[in-house]
Amino acid sequence: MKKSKHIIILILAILFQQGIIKAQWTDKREKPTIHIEVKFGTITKPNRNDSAMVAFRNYGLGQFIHWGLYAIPGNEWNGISARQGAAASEWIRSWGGPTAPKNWTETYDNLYKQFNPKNFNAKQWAKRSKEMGAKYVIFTTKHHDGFCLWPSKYSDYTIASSPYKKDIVKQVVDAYSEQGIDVYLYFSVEEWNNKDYVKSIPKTADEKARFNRFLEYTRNQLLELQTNYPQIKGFWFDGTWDPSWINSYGFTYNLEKELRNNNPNLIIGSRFRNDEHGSRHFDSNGMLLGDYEQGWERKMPANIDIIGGNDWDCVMTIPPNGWGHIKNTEGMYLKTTDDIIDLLMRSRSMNGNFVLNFGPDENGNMSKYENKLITDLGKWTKANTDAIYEVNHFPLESGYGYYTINKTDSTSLFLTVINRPMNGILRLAFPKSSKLVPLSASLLDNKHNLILKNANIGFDRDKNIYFDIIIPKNLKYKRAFVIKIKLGQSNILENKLMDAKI
Ligand code: FHN
Repeated sequence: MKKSKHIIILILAILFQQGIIKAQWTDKREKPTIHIEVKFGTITKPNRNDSAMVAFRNYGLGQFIHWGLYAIPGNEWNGISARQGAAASEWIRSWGGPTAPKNWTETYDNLYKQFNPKNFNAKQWAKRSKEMGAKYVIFTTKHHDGFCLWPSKYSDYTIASSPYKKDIVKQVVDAYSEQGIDVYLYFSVEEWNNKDYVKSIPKTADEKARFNRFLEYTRNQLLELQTNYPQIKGFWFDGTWDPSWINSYGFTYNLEKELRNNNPNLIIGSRFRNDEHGSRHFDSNGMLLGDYEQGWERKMPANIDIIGGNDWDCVMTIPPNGWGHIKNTEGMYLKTTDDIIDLLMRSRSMNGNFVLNFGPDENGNMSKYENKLITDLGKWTKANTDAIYEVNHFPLESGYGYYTINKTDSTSLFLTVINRPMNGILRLAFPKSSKLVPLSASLLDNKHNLILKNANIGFDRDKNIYFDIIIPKNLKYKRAFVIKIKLGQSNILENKLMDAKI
């Protein structure tokens, strides 16, 4: 490579690392072409294959729960929804602006004196989560406001100081584990009201002392969570974007090692830390930092190539934005069960897990809307289990919906039909070179056989062969439905058509 080109690439790499040029998360990631020395890079092997990671890949659907003091205001101050609901409800403490009451942050920080969720029933949440089809839950132990839902001995700002007193994290961990749902603990590093927290790189002696105390406090809390709740499968980290944390790469590297030593099967996503060059999620050589890519928040990869073979999850809100409880959702678009099915199967078709968020109210109730969604989604996941769990990406696309294929049986293909064709014919295109082609088709939920026939449509010099699945006119489905397609060796005798003279 020419020297000048080399220098330009190096400058671009530095500008990216410094965050001066920003790639869109959804852009295709090009692996850096020059190798950079990285000492604090990835700790685990890429694509771990231990039982914990295998389980992670099979989860399919997860439940996220954002619960904390922000459930009390529920996205509004005295009935006024600041920023018309565009800001996330759990960020209400930081909203400010002309509608914020005086002494708002102080008022917010005292909300713990009111936190007494009289209807909280972790067993009920877990039961409903199972009904929905979730195989793992991510639960907020502590959000950016710093309030701990477990009685941490390293903080006074915890559930133990609230009128409720009891350990909420324990109840959630126990109840979900009992239902066979794996538990991951959400943990925000950033803390808005912690006097030791420093956002920028500590400079003065006082800032350095404070931030060192904060790092030690973070370490203590994480070890405490591991000790208190040994059943947990992993941590879901957040609030790790400030320069102070980014600059602590040596500390975070050792901490990750320590957490993994305590539990070699622990699963941590790519948000926890960065390398010594400030590269987050991926190190400066494009290696994933952690066990799965954790950047798909309220967004979805356009195609599987963008993912580059990494594990990933997509976390999604029901309202456009807002993870904590929202008292009044009037005028907001709430994702429907159909939206969720679409997003779930889109994730699954690209080997990702889909995690749907819920924001219980101050008493521990899910909203009516959330409850209905749980019931409806649960009916769908129950009827279509085989297409959702223990499946892989199938390397063909369909305009009708999403393909998934059974992990262990490469002849069991599923097509989730989102777009039902007007003419009642699903025409599947398979490359002529395919070793396995569709031989039969049936509806997954009731095993009803469907007519499948080879359609030799005679496109000149076509590389595909076509299979038509006939959808009976009287087939009534209110939602997406799944067709199970049995694949096998092709027995089609093809007459070579004359090429068109042009
Ligand atoms: O700031 C948070 C936000 O409140 C919420 O917790 C989401 C969940 O993925 N994460 C952060 C933003 O990335």
